[in-house]
Amino acid sequence: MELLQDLKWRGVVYQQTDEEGLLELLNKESISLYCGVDPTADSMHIGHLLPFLTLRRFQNHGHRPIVLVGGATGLIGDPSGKSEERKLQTLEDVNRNVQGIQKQLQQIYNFEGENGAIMVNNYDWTSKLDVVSFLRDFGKHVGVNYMLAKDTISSRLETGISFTEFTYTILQAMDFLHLYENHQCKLQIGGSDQWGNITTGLELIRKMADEGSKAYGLTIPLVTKADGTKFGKTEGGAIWLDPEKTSPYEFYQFWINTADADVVKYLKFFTFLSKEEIEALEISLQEEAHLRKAQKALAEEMTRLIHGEEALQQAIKISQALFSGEVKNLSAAEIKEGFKDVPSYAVTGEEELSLVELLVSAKIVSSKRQAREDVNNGAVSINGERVTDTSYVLSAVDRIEDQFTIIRRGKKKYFLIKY
Ligand code: 383
Repeated sequence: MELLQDLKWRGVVYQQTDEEGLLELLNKESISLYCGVDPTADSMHIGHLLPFLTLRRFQNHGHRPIVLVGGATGLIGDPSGKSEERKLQTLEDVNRNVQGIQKQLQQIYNFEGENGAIMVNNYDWTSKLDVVSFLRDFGKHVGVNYMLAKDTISSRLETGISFTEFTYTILQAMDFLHLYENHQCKLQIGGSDQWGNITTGLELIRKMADEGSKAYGLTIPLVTKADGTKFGKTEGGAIWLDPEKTSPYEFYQFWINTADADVVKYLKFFTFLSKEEIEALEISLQEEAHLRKAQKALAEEMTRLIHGEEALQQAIKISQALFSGEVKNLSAAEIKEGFKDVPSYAVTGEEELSLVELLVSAKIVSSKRQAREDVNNGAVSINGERVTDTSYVLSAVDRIEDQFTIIRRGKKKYFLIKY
């Protein structure tokens, strides 16, 4: 499918500055385009994914992606979509964050070949500019009344906005101009919150670049959920791309738990599956929803894309073990990942432990009587094997890699004993 048509079918086009012009340009030639991110943390989270995956779609269609990490803008703070002034980050923090984010972005694009991606940091050109040149060469071309009319700024006039954040949009506009002049970058894409910044850039290019210059902007919708809650947030906070912050198992679980009402939309947004493949999954969702094929495909595609095949297979293995109760073949590392949110009880020194006593002291049951009853009824299992002997004593054979014993009570209630 032709690129813009595919993007529209996927629902990833929100606003365009010149739809016809861009269509004509893309039909005529391969272009360079960019998307930026500010280093506000040392990792991106899934709220960043949609624009950066859309950028990758452009690369798949022969265009050159320019990935910008805002080493300079990260020191200022984008007021877009923020109701309050941001706290300034230190140069040290920003530098560390730039490194983390660049590493993640390197995984998403192909940096080789004719349309190989380019990675840039706006600190490289912004930090060289002196204040007199900034005001004379750039500030002079951006009207304050024009800036005040932008949503992101007008919405802050009541609550207040510093001159620093007010100026942010000019810095991003300078980036677009810089990339336009140095890399023939003709298009900037970003989330819908970036519309104001993108159009300020176009204004600067119109006024400052050579006559006849033309550039474009395209924004991508905010990802929403059918139930109205915020996308990408769980009880544990954001879903990060960094496996140290969100393990591949948790990442996989996030996607597999997508509601039926959202899953087709997310397959279109986030995966590189074809229209035919997604339509087949949609039919499966309508006819055999209980199989959760669409959710499985989404979770597999996303985990493979961000964490690789091996981590995906491990996430699947942990998920299946937890689901079926057959946990004895999990390694200690897999248990650590899969049982992060499970109540745990630390035991030290004991060589042998009575099961009934352990159930009570680990607060798995409230009394010895209850413990005996549960064991008798076959409601208790150790490392996936049911134990019905009330005099059972745990020993070294019950410790997985000498570190863990997994106790389950009832169908789904897991507890972890740590040694
Ligand atoms: C900085 C300099 C540029 C171009 C862009 C930037 C960053 C931009 C920004 N983006 C957000 C961020 O960094 O603040 N001013 O967290 C988010 N983006 C993308 C997308 C999104 C936006 O990184 O909507 C979500 O992920 O545009 O909020 O020259």
